[in-house]
Amino acid sequence: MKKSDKIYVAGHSGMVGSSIVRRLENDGYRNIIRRTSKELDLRNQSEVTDFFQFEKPDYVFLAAAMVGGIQANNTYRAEFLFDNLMIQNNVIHNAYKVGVTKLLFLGSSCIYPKMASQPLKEEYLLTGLLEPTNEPYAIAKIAGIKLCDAYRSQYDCNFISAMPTNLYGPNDNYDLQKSHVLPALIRKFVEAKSHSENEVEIWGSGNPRREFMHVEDLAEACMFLMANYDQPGFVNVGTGVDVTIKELALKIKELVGFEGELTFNTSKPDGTPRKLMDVSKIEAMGWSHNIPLDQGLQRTILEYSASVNT
Ligand code: GFB
Repeated sequence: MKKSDKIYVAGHSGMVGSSIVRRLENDGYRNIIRRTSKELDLRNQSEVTDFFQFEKPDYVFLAAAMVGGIQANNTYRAEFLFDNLMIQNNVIHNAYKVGVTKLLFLGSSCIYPKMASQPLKEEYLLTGLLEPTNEPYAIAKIAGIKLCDAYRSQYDCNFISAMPTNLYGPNDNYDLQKSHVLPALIRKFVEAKSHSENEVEIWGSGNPRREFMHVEDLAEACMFLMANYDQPGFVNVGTGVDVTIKELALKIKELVGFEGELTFNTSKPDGTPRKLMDVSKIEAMGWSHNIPLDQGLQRTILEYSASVNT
């Protein structure tokens, strides 16, 4: 990518897209295209066609998606499937139509079978049944990977895919019904401390294991893959380290300085028992993450606390 190339970041206001934009700006890219969802509904085929014909971007980071935590995935099953399919179909197809030089599609570690061996290697895709709570989202993301590969094999498009692990960082969603576990727990512990409550509720058993990566690490991996990866198939992006939800809760409790108890609400789903990425493919190419979980958590708690105190 040259500094003057026209780069479209789809989903620039979300946690992932905004992190990619910050990274591009810091690296001196001068021609970044962005549209809010009000300006451009990526689910609308004719709007997306007109936009691509008008802008003709050189590069596309496809970070636009309907996303959420376990409860949002399980509740809005129709939108998680339909909206995500429409967004990625429109963007990928029109990138092909206008001859985009390279496109990076972003998915998620939930594409893997629920009971896949750990750590998750890229070749485990489509070797078993998916986790039911996020099957619609996972099906959409699998379709996106296959669409990129199909346009590559049939039309020679340089479309690649990256599958990040569970992410956190600036611009995350802190809505307790829709968010992922990490921002939800930060909010719950910060509020419990400030209201002098005695306990914080953790959904599920606390036993599932998850791998958490700071979104700045993902943005850096996206830049790395744009520069260095031109193959079919996708690349896992993660830290290679996981913790149980209980361990995560205890870390956040300590960093926040909450002194009460944890309770576990087992009427809420656990979801996949474990999702640990095998990151040997990207590491062999020369990239690995930088921000350890404890450091990322500390930063994120400070940022969240500052945002609610202003
Ligand atoms: O992060 P999370 O919502 O999604 O939940 P997934 C991870 C684990 O944390 C589950 C537990 O076992 C939850 O039950 N948990 C505990 C909580 N307390 C809370 C809480 O207050 N809020 C939330 N949200 N969870 C999502 C997928 O799966 O991960 C998506 O649904 C996507 O499709 C995303 O792949 C990365 O890690 O289970």
